Amino acid sequence: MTFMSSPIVVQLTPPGRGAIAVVAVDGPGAVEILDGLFRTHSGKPLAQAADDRPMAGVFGTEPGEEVVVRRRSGEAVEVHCHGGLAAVARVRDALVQRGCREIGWREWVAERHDDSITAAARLALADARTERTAAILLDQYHGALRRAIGRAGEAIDQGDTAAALSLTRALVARGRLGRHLVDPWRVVVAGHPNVGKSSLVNALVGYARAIVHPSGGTTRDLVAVETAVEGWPVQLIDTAGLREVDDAVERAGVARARQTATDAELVLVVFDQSRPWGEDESRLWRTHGDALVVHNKSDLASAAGPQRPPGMMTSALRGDGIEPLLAVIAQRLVPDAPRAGDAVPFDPAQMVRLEQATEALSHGDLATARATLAGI
Ligand SMILES: Nc1nc2c(ncn2[C@@H]2O[C@H](COP(=O)(O)OP(=O)(O)OP(=O)(O)O)[C@@H](O)[C@H]2O)c(=O)[nH]1
Ligand SMILES: [Mg+2]
Repeated sequence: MTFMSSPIVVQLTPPGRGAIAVVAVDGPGAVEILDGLFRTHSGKPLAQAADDRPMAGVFGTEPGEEVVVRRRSGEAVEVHCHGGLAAVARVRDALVQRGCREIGWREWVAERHDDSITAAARLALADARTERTAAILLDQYHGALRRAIGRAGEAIDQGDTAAALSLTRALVARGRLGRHLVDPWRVVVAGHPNVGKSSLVNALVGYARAIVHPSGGTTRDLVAVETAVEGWPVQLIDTAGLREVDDAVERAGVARARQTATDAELVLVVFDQSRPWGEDESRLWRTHGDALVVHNKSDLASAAGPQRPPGMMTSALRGDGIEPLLAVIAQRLVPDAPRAGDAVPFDPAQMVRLEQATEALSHGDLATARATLAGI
């Protein structure tokens, strides 16, 4: 807890309409300010209320807002008011007029944690998209990363550069996963027109979302769908079929598809195995060196002709091969999943410092490494 000159006021419930909103007031003079604005039905002032006892009453001038106020401890008070936008604004504005300083909930969380990692984990938890990523963030909230950094610091203090280096390197490697605990991995589905890219995205997500059509050129631009693959948050990006086109809109879509494939963490390059493998297919395959190859339409007879490169066989239409494909996608995104309690850096600022500390250690600069780690 930091010392504040004037009490802060912060809305703890999410912005927007709700049944009940909670506004917290905290800091020297908070109870006195509330007693100037709030009349309990019992007539007893808040200053005489027991901690945590909810007190119903009226807030503000006539007709006033019906609210419940709870004194948490000392000068910390919660006002539970109607969740409409006007009611919350009225409570907040009256408190600001009486000298409270309004802050956002992120700042409020940060002020309540002495440890920067705990505060960052608490904030990241609010943005976690899956239970699996939330569990990893919760481990960091409970100190996994802080302890790992502590071990690296001890190794430095003992002059064991090799041990410190291996610890910081392991953390930097973990950061590749850590940055996706909040931001999803981007997986682009690319391929020639009509091979079944949109159908495959639908099958992977499990419901019809992208538009599918028997003629090529159906998807003219990027369509992103958020999903989870084995508990990892993934944004699946369906693209316009990669081909030479005259239509300006579609050409722009194809260009964007190419750029997105370059930025993505993983590309699925989809082929239609019922059509012969030709020069165009070879060229597309070669341009996506690291891509995961999918041969779709496995329910249809295979086309004769040159041998195709190895890949996953799927029928987006029937759902065949979709589960194995999801397993391979998860394996490609997270080849080495952390165990419960493992340290995982998850914030860009942590990663910058860990990389700087690793760099310093690799030059034998123990003092810089120590100071950099201490800054996390
Ligand atoms: N038999 C069969 N047909 C499929 C399969 N997957 C997709 N199709 C059909 O192939 C056609 C094209 O499918 P889309 O998913 O629109 O193909 P696309 O690659 O997204 O096409 P564009 O957006 O035009 O590039 C549709 O008629 C689908 O029903 C499959 O696994 N088997
Ligand atoms: Mg499509």
